[in-house]
Amino acid sequence: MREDIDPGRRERYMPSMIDDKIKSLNILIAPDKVLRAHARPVAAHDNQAVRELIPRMFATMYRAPGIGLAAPQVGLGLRLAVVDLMTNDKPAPIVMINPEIVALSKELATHEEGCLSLPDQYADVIRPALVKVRFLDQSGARKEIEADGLLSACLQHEIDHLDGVLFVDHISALKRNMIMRRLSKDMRQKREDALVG
Ligand code: GNR
Ligand code: NI
Repeated sequence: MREDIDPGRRERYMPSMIDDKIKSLNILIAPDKVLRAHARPVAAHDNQAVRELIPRMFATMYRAPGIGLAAPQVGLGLRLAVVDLMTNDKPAPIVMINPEIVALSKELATHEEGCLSLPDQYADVIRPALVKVRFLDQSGARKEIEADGLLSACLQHEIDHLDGVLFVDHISALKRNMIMRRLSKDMRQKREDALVG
């Protein structure tokens, strides 16, 4: 069961912290060069912009719905991402500013991944099973998370976005090309459908 993409989830789990007045941001779809760029660290002068951006990133992620969203996915080349796995329907929002991976396990794990920038495309991705990430939270406090399971995959997936890396870069070229072709075909079909109405 891919509960992260269950379309019914939006109504069932939408956290009350996301009110209807918050406007969603536009999610970039691959191929887009912003998704392939290296994002720059958030600096002190970004403070106000980032404060306004965070609720909009959460709203965009929860509505999509997704379990993570990195700033480059909404066209901003900043080292910032939001995550919420909402395990057992319980909101557990994480804001990561300037995240750094400080440790990865030798042990590997496979998870089926999807990406809001590659809608409806999924593949099994092998990554280190455990990760330790250091970052600043929304109030500028230093935080560290050690994760396993889906959270580990998600944190690594989000930090990849900050370096212009997509989950398809971790699979075979054959599968990657299949997904990229299918995505552009799906997107072309969507544009044609929209035109016809
Ligand atoms: O919604 C998402 N699901 C997901 C599933 C497995 C591993 C990573 C993810 S993140 C993804 C949302 C997204 O595109 N984040 O960048
Ligand atoms: Ni993604």
